[in-house]
Amino acid sequence: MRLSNELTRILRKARSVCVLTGAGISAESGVPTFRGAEGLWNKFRPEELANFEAFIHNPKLVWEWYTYRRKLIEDVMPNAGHIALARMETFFDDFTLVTQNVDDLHRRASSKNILELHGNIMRSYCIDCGKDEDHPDFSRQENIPRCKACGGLVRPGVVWFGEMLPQEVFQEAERSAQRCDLFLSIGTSAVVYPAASLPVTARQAGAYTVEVNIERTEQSRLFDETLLGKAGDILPAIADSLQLIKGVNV
Ligand code: BV8
Ligand code: ZN
Repeated sequence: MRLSNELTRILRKARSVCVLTGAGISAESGVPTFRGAEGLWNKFRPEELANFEAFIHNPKLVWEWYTYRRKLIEDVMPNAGHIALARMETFFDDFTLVTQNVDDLHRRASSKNILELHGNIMRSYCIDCGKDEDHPDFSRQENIPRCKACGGLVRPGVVWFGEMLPQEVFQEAERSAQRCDLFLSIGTSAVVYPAASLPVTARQAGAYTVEVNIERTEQSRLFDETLLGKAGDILPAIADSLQLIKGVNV
């Protein structure tokens, strides 16, 4: 795949890069996306499962869903897209990977500077005392995890709809979008806020903005370039070009 002259020029001179990823980058690992044909939202209703009221109303159902997703994620591996981003990070002093994914696959692909906007499915904490309970044991009778310290309900360590994002994490993501020379948006339908505001922030700050997706999205008109194709094909090609441009062997 040949990159445009403009993107090649930007890759050569860029000092600061900000990348936003969504479920699409994990699709090739076998993690279902949310809105795709096999998407989670076709089988499950977000308002029934991914919000606090639903959890309080039926914690057992919500935990069954997160346990099903945890198991699925434990059995998959990062793909060529995740790995290419970890390679690209080594070419820049200032490289920030902002993800909406809770699947921990960027860390497993050895990316370093990761901002998890929506939390991490492998974490859990007590809703009363806030104590982390990453390996909650599900008591036989209730089949929902209780806090070992105070007996409170333990919930998955993700951000649900209607809940604020971790402020420090989102502000760091905004700062990165404001200062970057190049902004990449990968495998996201860009409909969930405030994550979907980051490409707008980057564009308004003068960054060169590139979208990678198998199809055009609601935000495509916002980007300088939309590279249509699988992240697992396009990102390794960008990493290879970077290697040539920067002329270093990694
Ligand atoms: C909040 C964790 C403050 C849980 C998630 C402004 C306007 C409108 C609505 C709002 C607004 N501000 C706030 C809202 C409400 C809401 C929102 O945005 N609703 C949407 C639906 C309209 N936002 C919130 O509630 C946020 N909190 O705003 O708090 C507040 C508080 C009180 C009251 C008001 C405000 C919290 C949002 C976080 C929710 N948690 N996840 C869990 O995972 O269980 S969101 C979850 O869904 C993901 O994290 C992700 O963000 C989103 C899914 O989007 P994508 O990742 O993009 O996935 P999708 O399937 O949609 O798309 C995949 C794409 O990949 C597709 O384009 C496809 O073509 C492409 N693709 C597929 N395969 C490939 C590929 N691309 C490349 N290669 C491939 N191989
Ligand atoms: Zn507790």
